[in-house]
Amino acid sequence: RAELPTYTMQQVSEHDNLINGIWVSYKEGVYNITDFVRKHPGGQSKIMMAAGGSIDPFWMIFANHQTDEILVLLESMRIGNLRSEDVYKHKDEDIYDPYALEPVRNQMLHINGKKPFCAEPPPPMLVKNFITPKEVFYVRNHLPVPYIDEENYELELAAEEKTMKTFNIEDIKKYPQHTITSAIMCGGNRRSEMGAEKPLKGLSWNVGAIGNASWTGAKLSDVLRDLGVKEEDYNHIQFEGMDIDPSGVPYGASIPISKALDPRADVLLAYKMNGEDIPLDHGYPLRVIVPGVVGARNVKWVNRIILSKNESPSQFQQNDYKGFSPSINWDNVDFKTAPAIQEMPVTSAICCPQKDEKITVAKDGTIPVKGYAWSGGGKKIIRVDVTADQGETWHIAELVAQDPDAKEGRHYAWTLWSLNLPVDKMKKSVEIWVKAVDSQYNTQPESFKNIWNLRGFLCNAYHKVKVNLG
Ligand code: MTE
Ligand code: MO
Repeated sequence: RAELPTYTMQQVSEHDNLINGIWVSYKEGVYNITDFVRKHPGGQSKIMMAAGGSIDPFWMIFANHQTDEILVLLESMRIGNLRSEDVYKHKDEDIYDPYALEPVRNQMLHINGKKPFCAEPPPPMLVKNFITPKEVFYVRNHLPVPYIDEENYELELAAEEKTMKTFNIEDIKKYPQHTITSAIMCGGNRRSEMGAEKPLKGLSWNVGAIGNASWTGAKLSDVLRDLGVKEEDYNHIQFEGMDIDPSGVPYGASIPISKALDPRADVLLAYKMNGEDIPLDHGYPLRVIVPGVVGARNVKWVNRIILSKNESPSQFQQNDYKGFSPSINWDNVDFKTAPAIQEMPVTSAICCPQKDEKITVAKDGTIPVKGYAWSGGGKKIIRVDVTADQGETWHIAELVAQDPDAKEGRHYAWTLWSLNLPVDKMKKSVEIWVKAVDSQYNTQPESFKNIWNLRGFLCNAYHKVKVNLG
């Protein structure tokens, strides 16, 4: 290899596109992989992550590349040697950081946690579209995003310990295709408001840990019927994700078997979000959608489904995502005493204006107010009430967007609402309150004080936003 020219890392980095050509370095070698990127078995986008740089750190994680065959292939593309001081030196964090290869995320998301990645959009972005674009959809990961090997992806369906069947994506796509619009909301959405009442433990979400998307996939009930699964034989159905913790335990959750088998519950094994492959952060290549149920049960990257007498043993089912009395604290909490959260209570939020915003009062004495409302279990939002005077007068918002295709009892999408809210012009500031009412006439509690719980779940008190009038 001595006859080949020597390059600097700077020169390699100039070759990160198709015009200049695509180069990478590996150990002491420099390679021109321009023609190969198209043919990369793991997909062009994956290999392009290393374009113009060193592939060493990537191969530490995707250790499946370190075979003789691949090394010979790489050597066939060698064009030079890397200047010795530029050769990649492994840092400990490369070896141990399973987050080094997370997908690129939209800059405008507000990050609540980097590793695992948790982020939400600014509230005004939420109400711009009835269907939340993927770039705007909040992300809640509990673990590193798993590495997906598309070609070898398999979903296993088991009855307790015993495998009944394995499926690849094509097998799932053979079932009748269903598309539903469903919001997914984190059990901790609006936690920051509950935390302001009294300190608690959990990510400090504002109102953005919710998104409304269309989901396409096979009905879980069709798949289970096909296998002759009977409701009497089991109590729960467990889902496992491909994201695993350092001890090898995957993310997991479960729902009652009755829900999984009910075709009207619309539980999906979804492979599309908003008509496209589900983005990596949202569960590619397959995700369970349990409409009307807390986000935590909508398991992403699902590769194992287990019919069982028991709920998922996962800590996210057993010791998290549960609600408690305001008097229960970290010294006396016994997680076994509360059921896992499933269907969510009715909630609503004001997205425009935002807290402390300065608003010009219109000639007619009103200010424009917009937000969303949603209830769990397929219950429809029937009314949204808004006040600017602590409830002396309530104004009924217009429900500007609801799912036109939703059938009775299957309203899984959110409702967007808006109104021009009359305010007292003489005041320097007003506090806007909102509450929603669902089709069972459930409504929201007025304050967080008496629904406070130590982990900050089910934060559905009136949303109150103080704004300045100008
Ligand atoms: N599935 C897996 N495999 N791993 C996870 O960390 N997080 C859950 C759920 N499904 C999670 C998961 C939680 S708590 C929520 S709120 C939603 O996914 C978030 O979905 P999103 O990131 O697509 O918005
Ligand atoms: Mo969540």
